[in-house]
Amino acid sequence: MADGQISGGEAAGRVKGVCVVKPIIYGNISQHFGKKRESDGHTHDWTIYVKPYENEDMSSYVKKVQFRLHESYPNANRIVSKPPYEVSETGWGEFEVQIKIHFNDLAEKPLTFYHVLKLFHNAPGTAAPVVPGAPNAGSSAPSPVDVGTTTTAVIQGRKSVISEVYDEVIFQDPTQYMYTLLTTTRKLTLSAYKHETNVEERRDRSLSKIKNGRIKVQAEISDFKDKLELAKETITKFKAEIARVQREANLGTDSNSQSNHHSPGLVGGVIGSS
Ligand code: V91
Repeated sequence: MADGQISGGEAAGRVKGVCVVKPIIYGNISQHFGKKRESDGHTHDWTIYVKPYENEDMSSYVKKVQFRLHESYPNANRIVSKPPYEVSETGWGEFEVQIKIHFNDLAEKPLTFYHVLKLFHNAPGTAAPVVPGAPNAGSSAPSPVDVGTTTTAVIQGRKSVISEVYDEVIFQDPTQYMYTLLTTTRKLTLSAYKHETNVEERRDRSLSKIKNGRIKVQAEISDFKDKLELAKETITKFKAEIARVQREANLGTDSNSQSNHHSPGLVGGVIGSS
């Protein structure tokens, strides 16, 4: 089917073969009060948000964004029906927030994802928790230090912790209606969304980490293949040896022979030694 063709039948109105990508940034910014608030023990201001990576008005295709906070918050299910898609609150701790984007075309299912609200900076060099039994546990191998998902920024004279990620919302075979909504977005007034995170730099760092990981995994695979080859050879040798011993044993019962030879160097072959 040709790109952009509208099909009838079941998927009526869907623009087949078309894919629209909307880059977004979501996450939170937070600031310490400076001291613990006596009345409720809260220590931080924070704002959780979904914003476009490009300078455009998402409301043309977004109906509402739902932020599900920790249930101890009054009205924990916060609905934001127009930009900026954000919720500001105060608190004392970090917890997971469910974010659900609803679209103007009901043919598109709402998109659900999660963000762990970040209030505190990891101390420099602080390792992420090591899972007992995980490949690195208890070893002196480099542990996953601050992976670089937070940014410190000074905004309006206050030190802020920012934890945000770049992601892409992909609309595959959108309806003709949705396609129109997606492609007729208005530009926002200049500098409405200035990003604190250097997305390009983080992309390059992530890519290089992935490349290094691949090299390590390839080396381990090749090492295991060598070990497997060696084990297979050992098995073959043992099988040959067993067959030979059995043949000789049969001859022995026939001729009342005491012979019990085996070729030295085969028995005692070690499986898995590298
Ligand atoms: C964490 C509740 C202020 C636990 C250990 C938090 C809710 C849940 C949190 C919060 C976890 C909210 C209100 C009126 C009453 C590590 N608040 N969970 N209570 N992280 O800050 O912190 S923190 S509003």
